[in-house]
Amino acid sequence: MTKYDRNINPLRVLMIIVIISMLFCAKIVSSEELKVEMLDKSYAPEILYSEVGDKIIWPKSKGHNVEFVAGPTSVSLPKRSKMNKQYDIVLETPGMYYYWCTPHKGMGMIGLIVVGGDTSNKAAIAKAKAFGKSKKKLASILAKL
Ligand SMILES: [Cu+2]
Repeated sequence: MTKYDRNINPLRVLMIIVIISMLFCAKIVSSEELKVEMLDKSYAPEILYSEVGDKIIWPKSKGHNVEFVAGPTSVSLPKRSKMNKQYDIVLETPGMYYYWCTPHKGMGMIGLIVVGGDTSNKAAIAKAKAFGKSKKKLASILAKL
């Protein structure tokens, strides 16, 4: 067998393709889908722990939406969701994210997402805007972390 033959051995090429596709599939399988329900005046769970690349879903719920208020400083926050529609996002930067429901932001309808176990921006989240009942709620949620 010449050197040239060894390099283009079809079995070897096939093995490389199989290994690359296995790695690719493992990467897809490792990202999860997580759900946050929009209840009467609250999100459940109020604190969602996710990993980088997980898909986070707020299933459609009448009268509610999702509006991001704060997150890691390097990140541009996701767009505000439409009322009465399902909302899906993928967060690619570790850290804490804070959001509220636009019509119920003063009634305690707020939520936090901790991506990749990173709570390094907790102090900044604690200083973020909160209206009415949500001020106490934010403090109590942060106290659980
Ligand atoms: Cu709401």
